[in-house]
Amino acid sequence: MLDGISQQRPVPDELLGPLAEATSCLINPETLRRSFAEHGYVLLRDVLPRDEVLAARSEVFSRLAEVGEIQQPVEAGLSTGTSHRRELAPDLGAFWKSVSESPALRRVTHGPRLRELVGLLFDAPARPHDYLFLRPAPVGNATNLHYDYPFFAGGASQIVTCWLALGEIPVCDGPLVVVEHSHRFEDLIGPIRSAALSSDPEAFGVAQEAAYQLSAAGTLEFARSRQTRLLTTHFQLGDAVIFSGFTMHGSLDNHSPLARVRLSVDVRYQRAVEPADDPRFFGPHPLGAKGASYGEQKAAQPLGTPWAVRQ
Ligand SMILES: O=C(O)CCC(=O)C(=O)O
Repeated sequence: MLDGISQQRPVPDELLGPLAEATSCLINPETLRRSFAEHGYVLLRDVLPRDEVLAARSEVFSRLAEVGEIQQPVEAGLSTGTSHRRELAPDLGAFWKSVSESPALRRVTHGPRLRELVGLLFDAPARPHDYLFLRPAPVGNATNLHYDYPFFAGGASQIVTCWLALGEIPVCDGPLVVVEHSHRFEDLIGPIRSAALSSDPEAFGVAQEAAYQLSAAGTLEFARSRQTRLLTTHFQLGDAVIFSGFTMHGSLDNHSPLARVRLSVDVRYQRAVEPADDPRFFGPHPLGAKGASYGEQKAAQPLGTPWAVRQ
């Protein structure tokens, strides 16, 4: 697998590997659940209705074209390298909320197909958080490695993250990476689990910080020190990865030679019978993990804002 860049450095072959495909397990959900338990994730190819995913892509990129960030035709997802978002939509949080709640996008993230897939994984009816992360990632963008659990552990006993490719995402466009075997790094997971479960909000904040600091010395150094690999793939429209809150993940750097903006969305699901009243994730105005709602997301900043500011 070629062309992976992480933190501006080429990822050596021995540190990069392919995500294991589990699409064929869909005919026997028990094997799907076994694959999830074994790997900490499942990669499902071509499982979401392509016309719906394409409609979501067009809808989101049209909104970004309106503020001067994406070229026509919008489906290509090519950056203009500039932005008028601050002038045209000065309330950046409100703008990002409205894009994140676009109806075609929500048909994909909250529609029957994804609900069905997660239901197979839980072996029980599933329901999504209302709050989600839409990620148009321009060249230079990357997400540092982290575990999701401290950010999304609410009243539910288990959450999973559904990461959906809203278009083709080759490795050079900086797709999702999963750290192989990271759902078994008990020395890292144990402290996060106990801090996040504590009723002390300060401990919860510390757990969130800690979840992002685990690879502070550098992604490649981290992978090497753990004798593990970063797993990814060339994603296509309609592909989904569903992973556990205790599976470490992040992304490669987008270094698209076309200046293509990588578009994905991630949304958390839980069992439908469990409480869905955490104001951070549910309701018409979810607060988000840090309390600033959609305004706290990196994507609420105009595309092209320097990387250090978007962190
Ligand atoms: O898409 C990315 O860059 C990171 C995704 C992520 O952190 C997540 O799905 O929780």
